[in-house]
Amino acid sequence: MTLTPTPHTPHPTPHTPHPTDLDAFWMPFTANRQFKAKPRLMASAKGVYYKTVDGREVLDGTAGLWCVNAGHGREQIAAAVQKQVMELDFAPTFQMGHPGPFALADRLAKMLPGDLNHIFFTNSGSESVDTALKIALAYHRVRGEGARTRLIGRERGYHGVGFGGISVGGIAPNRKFFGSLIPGVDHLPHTHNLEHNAFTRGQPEWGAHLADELERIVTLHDASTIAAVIVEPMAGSTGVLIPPKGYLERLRAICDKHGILLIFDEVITGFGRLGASFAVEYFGVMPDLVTVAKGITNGTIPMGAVFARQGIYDAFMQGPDNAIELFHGYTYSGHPVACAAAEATLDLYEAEGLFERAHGLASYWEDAVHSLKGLPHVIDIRNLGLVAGIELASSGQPGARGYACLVNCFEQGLLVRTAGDIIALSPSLIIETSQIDQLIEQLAHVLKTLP
Ligand code: PXG
Repeated sequence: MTLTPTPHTPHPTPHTPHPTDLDAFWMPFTANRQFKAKPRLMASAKGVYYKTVDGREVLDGTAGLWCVNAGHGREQIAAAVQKQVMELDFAPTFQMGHPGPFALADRLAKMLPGDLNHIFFTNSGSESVDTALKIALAYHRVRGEGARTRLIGRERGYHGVGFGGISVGGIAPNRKFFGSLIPGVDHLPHTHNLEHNAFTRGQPEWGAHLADELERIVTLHDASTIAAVIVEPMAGSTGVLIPPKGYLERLRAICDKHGILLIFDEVITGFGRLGASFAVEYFGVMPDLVTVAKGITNGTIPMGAVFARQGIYDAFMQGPDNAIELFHGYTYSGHPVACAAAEATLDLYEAEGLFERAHGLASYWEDAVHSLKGLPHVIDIRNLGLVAGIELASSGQPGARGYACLVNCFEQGLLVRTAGDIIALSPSLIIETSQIDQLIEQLAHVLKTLP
């Protein structure tokens, strides 16, 4: 395999002044007081490196938050955004339009296989998930099957933070503070099992039968009450859970048998992360709806989208022409600037062959991450595409060792994500093999010195 090296361009000079008071910003998913006592602030970013406000270089092992797939500071995206802001900063897409989202939807529709060819735009993964769940419910209703109201998610699933997303999601702290959530939701079991699958490279052999739990839920409630099943084809946020071989295929078959829609949440797996355009392509399993965000604009401008199959779109396009078919949308659905950022991002993915590049790097990556086996605390390593999960034994206080690892890595010049005691790695698809070596070396050093 030949990899095109990415030019090492210098970091821009930061303009943002160093804040003197960190109190007012209520940080998301963060221990605010702990962070503000000892902040970690980034000042600039280029390629696969951040620079901190005190001028230290930090290797980005997580593509920001699983989103900067083409690397940081891409001039083509910045230029497209700048141009668009001056040409058409905003125009509505309710009963009105502008060329951007039509052209982008047409282009995206050609990227996914089969007839996943109608695209509803949102501004984030959370909005994409709530949109997909609403489309699923409304789809059954417009077809005269309005009793199909139940939604099925999976334990340990992460589908953003909207009420729909946390209801089908399966991460307890994201749910327990927020009341009764939406009613009529069940959860499949998660697929994590160290006894059977520890240190598997790629998809585990064991676990396809866990999809059969869907049959039990169908038997309990009757298929006529179930609207949709939503899963991450590869669970990311919970700490990288790779689907067992045959698992997604079985979910698809059971959904087909019972007329249940299957939704793939590809907010992380979309746009090359697995070394294929989407997980749909990677696994060869065809869902009815697909949610995306993050990599659609390389993280530059917020944007999300839902892909729907032809039959779903068609079910809504009935009745009189002057009737609104779906009472749903956001002020910024198909925002001109986000569309421009997405077009420039897709241009880069194509011009640099980044999905193929990720595919080509996957086996080097696999060997690199599995070389950490045997280091202190490491009880599992799992990988797929340019993703890895490294699970550490708990110190007795869940998450403490993972957090210590994150902090120590940052001090060593490496950015990682942690989910409890699991380290999640997902570098930009432009990463060089030498930079993978650097990442593994830094992480190995931290693991060896971690209490
Ligand atoms: N679905 C999936 C599968 C996601 O991973 C969302 C929906 C929500 O997207 P927004 O854009 O609303 O945040 C996500 C987001 C982490 C981490 O640490 C993961 C996400 C976000 C923040 C942190 O793994 N994923």
